[in-house]
Amino acid sequence: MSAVISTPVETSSLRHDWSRAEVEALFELPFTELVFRAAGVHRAYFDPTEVQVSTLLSVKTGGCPEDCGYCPQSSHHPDSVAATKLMDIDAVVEKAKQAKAAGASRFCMGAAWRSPKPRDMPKVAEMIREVKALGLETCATLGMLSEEQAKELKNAGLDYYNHNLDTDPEYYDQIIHTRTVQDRFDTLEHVRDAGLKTCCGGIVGMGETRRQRAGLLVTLANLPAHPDSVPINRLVAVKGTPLANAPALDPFEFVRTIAVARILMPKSMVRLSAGRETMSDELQALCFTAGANSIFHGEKLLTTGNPDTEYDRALFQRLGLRPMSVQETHLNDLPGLTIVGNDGGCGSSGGCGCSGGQTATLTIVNAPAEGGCGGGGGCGCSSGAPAGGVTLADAMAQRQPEDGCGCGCSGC
Ligand code: SAM
Ligand code: DTB
Ligand code: SF4
Repeated sequence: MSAVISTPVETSSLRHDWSRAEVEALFELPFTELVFRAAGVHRAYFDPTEVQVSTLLSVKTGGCPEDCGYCPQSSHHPDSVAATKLMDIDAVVEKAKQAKAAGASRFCMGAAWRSPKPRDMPKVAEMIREVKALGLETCATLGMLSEEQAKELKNAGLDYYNHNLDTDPEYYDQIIHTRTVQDRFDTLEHVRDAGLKTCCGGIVGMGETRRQRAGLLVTLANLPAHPDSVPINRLVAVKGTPLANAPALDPFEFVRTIAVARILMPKSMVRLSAGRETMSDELQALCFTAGANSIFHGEKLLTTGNPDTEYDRALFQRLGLRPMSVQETHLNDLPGLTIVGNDGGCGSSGGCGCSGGQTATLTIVNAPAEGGCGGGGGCGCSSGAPAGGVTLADAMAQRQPEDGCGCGCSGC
C-alpha cells in the first residue's frame, strides 16, 4: 500500500494550509479509495441522505462587459445572449414563491454585471428583503462588490454571496482578462467582513490540467475561511464562447474533484452545480456518494438548462435522498450549536426525570442551552454532556431518536 493510502485523512479539524502536492496526491488515489475517504468525511459532518436545494434566477441577463471565456452572457463573444433590464421585484418574488413550493431552501439571484451600479442597489436590496420574508435563504451573485455594497446587501437580509474563483490562479489568465484573481479575493474579503456567508467555487472542464484542478481546490481551502458553499460547475460548453470546443472532462475526474473538495472543506456544502443536465443519473449518484450535498433545482440555471424538477424529484426518490430544510442547512454553524426541546424537556415519554413527557419538537439555536435536555443538566437527566457542545452527529441522533430522548441519559 502506498504511503498516501496508509495515511488517514484528518477529519476532525479544518485546515487552511494544504499544499498543492498533498492535494494532487489525493487526486492520484485509486478512485474507490478516494471516494471511500470522501464519503467518510461527508458522514462525519452531515447526514449523507440530505441534499441542500437552491434555485437560481437570472434577474439581469446578458450584455456583460467582462470577457469570461466560458460565459454566454459576455458581450465580448459572438452569439451572446440578449441583454435584459433588471427584473421587477414582483416578478422575482413570484419566481421565489414557485421555487419554495418546488422544495428549494435557498434562492439565488444572479446578474450579468461586472459590479452593481449605485442606482441598482436599492432595487436589489428590496428584492432580497422580499425573498427573505418568504422564509427562504437568500443568495446573490452580482459581480465585484465594494465593502459598502457588501454591508448594504447584508443589511437587506442577504445570507450568502456567490463569487467564484472559477479556476486555478495559475490558469486564470487563459480564461478571463477583464478582472484579476486579486479582484476576486478582494470581493470575497468584503463579503466575509460584512458578515455574509460565502459561496465560492469554480468550473472544471475548461481545458485545465489535474494540477490546475488541484490548484483551484487548494486555493479555495486555504482562504481565510472555507466557503460555506462550494459550487463545482462542470463547464456548459456554449456555442459562440471561446470554450465552446473545450475537450470533455472524464466523468471520473469530475467525481474526483467533488471528492477532493469534500475532503478539503468538510463542513461546506459542496454543490453539484452547472452541467447536471448532461450528466447520467449514475454519475450524479457517484457525486452524491463522493460528498456532494447541494444542487441547483429548477429547469434553468441562468441562461442554460438544468434537469426538470420532476426528474430530480424522481432521482432523489430512487437514491433515497431528501431536500435539506432551511434549519438543517444551519446545523453546521458550529461552535455554539445547541438543540433544545421546545416543549420544556427532552421530549421523552418519561424516565429521564425532566418535565417533557411529549414528543420532541426540536429547535436548533445558535446559542448555549438554557435548560431542556441539551445535555447541560437542566432537565434533571444524568447526561453530562456540556450544554453548548452538541455535535452534528448528536444533532442528527436527537432529530430522530430511536430509543428515548437521545440525550444519552440512562433512563429513557
Ligand atoms: N456576473 C457575476 C460574476 O461573474 O461574478 C455573477 C454571475 S456569473 C454567470 C456566476 C458564475 O456562473 C461564474 O462565476 C461561473 O462560475 C458560472 N458560469 C458561467 N457560465 C458558465 C458555464 N458556461 N458553465 C459553467 N459555469 C458557468
Ligand atoms: C455557480 O457557481 N454556478 C451558477 C451560480 N453559481 C450563479 C451559475 C451557472 C451558470 C451556467 C451557465 C448559464 O446558465 O448561463
Ligand atoms: Fe459577466 Fe459573470 Fe458572465 Fe463573467 S461570468 S461574463 S462577469 S456574467
